[in-house]
Amino acid sequence: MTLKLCGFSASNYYNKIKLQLLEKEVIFQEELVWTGSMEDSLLVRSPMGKVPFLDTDEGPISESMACAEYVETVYPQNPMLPDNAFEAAKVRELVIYTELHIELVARQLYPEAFFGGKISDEAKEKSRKLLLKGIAAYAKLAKFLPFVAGQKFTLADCAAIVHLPLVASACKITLGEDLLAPLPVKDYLRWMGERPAVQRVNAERKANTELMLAIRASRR
Ligand SMILES: N[C@@H](CCC(=O)N[C@@H](CS)C(=O)NCC(=O)O)C(=O)O
Repeated sequence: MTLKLCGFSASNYYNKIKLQLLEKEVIFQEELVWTGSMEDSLLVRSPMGKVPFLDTDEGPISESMACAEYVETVYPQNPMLPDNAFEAAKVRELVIYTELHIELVARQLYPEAFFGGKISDEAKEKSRKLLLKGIAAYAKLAKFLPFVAGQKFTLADCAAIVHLPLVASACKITLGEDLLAPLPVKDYLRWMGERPAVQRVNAERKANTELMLAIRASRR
């Protein structure tokens, strides 16, 4: 069976794995799965009802980091984790900082930034403080030389390319400032945007985002 990536292309976590698969030149299929239903048919494949998840010969795998590790082990070509244990841990560390200390914090701002919701000033201030802390910590680890972890494209780039633009937009829209501005994120993303895999992910993200917003609007 061909490996199947399940979810939708507007999702940044889905796109982290899609980018990894494309950069590694792994042959895979995509299955469009929306979230929000909490139906048994989804929960049996992804118990939290989240995307992405993988459909493999042996069964489903949820949580993007578990998916990414599986892909690295089963498809060793064009590795996204260094052979050296310390260097590999530093890449994993960067992915965790990107997601746990930056993206998940910024996610609290998404309802107002992207979905027409409203967040209290207190909630915004709390997110802002946590983001400043997370971004300062990430700045100590990220190298941008020219890739996030150094001289090779790694999983840390897959995470940065999909998460940092969302974080920057959410900050600008809701807080009126781009908290990532002290980092060379803009130049980095412009340069990463020249990669064919990144171009495909971005084009399919835009198309799927339009579809997702149209479906939401039709339900109102
Ligand atoms: N920790 C998860 C996060 C995935 C995630 O939050 N996915 C979002 C889409 S970007 C989702 O499925 N949201 C639906 C929900 O939380 O019910 C992972 O790394 O896979």
